[in-house]
Amino acid sequence: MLHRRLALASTLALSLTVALPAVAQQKWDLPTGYPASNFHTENIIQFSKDVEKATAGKLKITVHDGGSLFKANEIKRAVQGGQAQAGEIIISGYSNENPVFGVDSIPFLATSYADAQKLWQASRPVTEAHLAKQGLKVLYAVPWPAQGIFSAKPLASAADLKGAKWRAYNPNTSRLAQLIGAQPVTVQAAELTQALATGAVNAFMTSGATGYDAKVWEQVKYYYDVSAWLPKNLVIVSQKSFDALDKPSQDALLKAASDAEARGWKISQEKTTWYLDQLKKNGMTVDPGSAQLKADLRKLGETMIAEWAKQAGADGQTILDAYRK
Ligand code: PCA
Repeated sequence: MLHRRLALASTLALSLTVALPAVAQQKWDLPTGYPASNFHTENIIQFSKDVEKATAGKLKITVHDGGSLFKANEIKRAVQGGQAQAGEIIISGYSNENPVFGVDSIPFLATSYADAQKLWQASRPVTEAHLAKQGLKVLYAVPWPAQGIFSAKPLASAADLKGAKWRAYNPNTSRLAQLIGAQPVTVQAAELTQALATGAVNAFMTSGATGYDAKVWEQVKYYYDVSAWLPKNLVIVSQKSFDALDKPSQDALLKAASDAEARGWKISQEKTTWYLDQLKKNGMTVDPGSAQLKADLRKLGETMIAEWAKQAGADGQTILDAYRK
């Protein structure tokens, strides 16, 4: 009996030692919808290098840029479904699932980096709780530069956008199009250049970063730097994949994520002017926007904040109270 137990114990010990190297290295895929040259993508690459180094190669994250593995709008579902362990998403793209996810894309609620940071701190717990219910864990968040209006023709007021073919990238930008009297067409950033070339769209709001990535100056000559909101990308991981890591790897991952968050906010802010300079260099008119245009947008922003507060209910109130404190 004792002999058999010993034999069993040694078989177990043997299978454990044999099994260990197999679980010791984890390989993850991290799809993103944005191009290699984009500052978010560069930051993710740095993050993946930091993780590999800090875990001595035990966790290797392969970054797939430009929607090459999954299109931008498919990434969240892929991570939820386990087809990818991690991924980058624009959280406001999912405000139809939960209005809380759209709080960073309401015109003129938070328009500076300081306010965007405050809004993130106010909305982070609720955002994380809702994502956790979907089996997702937030690694870090980084904002895009402030959103302005790109237009093929000059704009004196919001009325000049009536009937425009308006490119949207989330439900809030679609709603804004409706309020403006434009026709919303959802187009992911990776398809923006083509949508412009074919004339599918002729006006939209985004950052100088995406204007630069998509080389929009071929078709679009005007940029109105109204700084309406700073939407955020989140790098997420499935809780299941996270739990499969050993404790030192989890700690290394979270440390690299918190570094990436700090670095990303800094680079986003630092590159804002550089992006606008590139638009100018390529022949675009970069203008702060007329008082009328800004007043019109502010009014639409007020409508959208009221609509959002109603939809987001108690969660929304919690966020707004924490933000305005
Ligand atoms: N670029 C992304 C989202 C916001 C931004 O600045 C895009 O246009 O799709």
